[in-house]
Amino acid sequence: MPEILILNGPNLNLLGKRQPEIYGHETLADVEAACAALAGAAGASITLRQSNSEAELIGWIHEARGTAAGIIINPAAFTHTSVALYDALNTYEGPVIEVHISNVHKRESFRHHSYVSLRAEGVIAGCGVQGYELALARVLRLIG
Ligand code: DHK
Repeated sequence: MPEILILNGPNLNLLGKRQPEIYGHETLADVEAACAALAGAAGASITLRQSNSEAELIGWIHEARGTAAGIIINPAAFTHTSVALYDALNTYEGPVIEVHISNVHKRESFRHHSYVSLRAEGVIAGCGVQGYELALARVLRLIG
């Protein structure tokens, strides 16, 4: 059964509590349940992880090499700063879809640039937490 890794960067552990006017009221547990149901219906599985540490996220990307069928990543603030995360994703062979809950292009200009977009097959922004399900549907399509 193909496994899709869903990675989340800093401060997303507080999803649902943190600036709900921007990020909404749903939690990462809600995202995990919705994505697990969608993946299960397609004969796949998901593993959802979150870290506030760049190093931990990089380690999980390395572990995904040769094991995960695809990666969905919301790098959060590391989107805009991390060449290291970009380099790590370039060591991974499968499809990568980047997710942003908010529409980063409608926000401060420092959020308009993404290092991860240089690697991602697709980018979803501004669709709220539904963006994770949209990204999962895309990964499922890409892996056939
Ligand atoms: C989440 C964050 O934490 C921000 O640092 C990004 C992203 C946007 C989101 O919309 O999911 O700039």
